Amino acid sequence: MGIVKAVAVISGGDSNNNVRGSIQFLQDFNSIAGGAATLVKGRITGLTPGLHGFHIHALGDTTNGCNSTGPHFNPLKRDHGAPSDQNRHAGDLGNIIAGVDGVAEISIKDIQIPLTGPHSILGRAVVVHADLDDLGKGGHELSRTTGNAGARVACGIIGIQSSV
Ligand SMILES: *[C@@H]1O[C@H](CO)[C@@H](O)[C@H](O)[C@H]1NC(C)=O
Ligand SMILES: [Cu+2]
Ligand SMILES: [Zn+2]
Repeated sequence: MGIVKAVAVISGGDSNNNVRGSIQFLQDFNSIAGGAATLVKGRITGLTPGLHGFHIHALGDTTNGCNSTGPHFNPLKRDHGAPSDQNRHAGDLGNIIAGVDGVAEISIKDIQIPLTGPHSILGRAVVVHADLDDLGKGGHELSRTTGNAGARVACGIIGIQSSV
């Protein structure tokens, strides 16, 4: 299978923000037979400084902006958690951090977001939130479902990218 690549072009959910970016997803099947992690790399600009929840949501639908992308991608029907938890939504990638310049540089390696097979994230969406994700531990009523990360400030649909 070689290397499988995908890309999501990120833009603001409502037209009233300036969040932009691009995220690449790469799974290299040459490196580890069968169990290759997905590398998530990119840059998002126009954010407020600080932590922002960062997830794969279930649907690649932006008919009504990022609100149409559905809940966190959760094929195994688990509770919301931290990326380091085994028991988490597959889409739980934790937080990204924007500097004072509003720029977040992203580099994440994760084993629960494959680009092939029944739990593939292709055709779904990556979403950036206004607030930080409490990773399921905030004690808020939304902690166990969304990490209480607030509004969806930007998103992009994960599509197939040329592998050459
Ligand atoms: C998305 O939902 C939020 C809160 O539920 C709302 O404030 C916002 O206006 C919605 N955005 C769109 C584009 O419908
Ligand atoms: Cu989310
Ligand atoms: Zn979640």
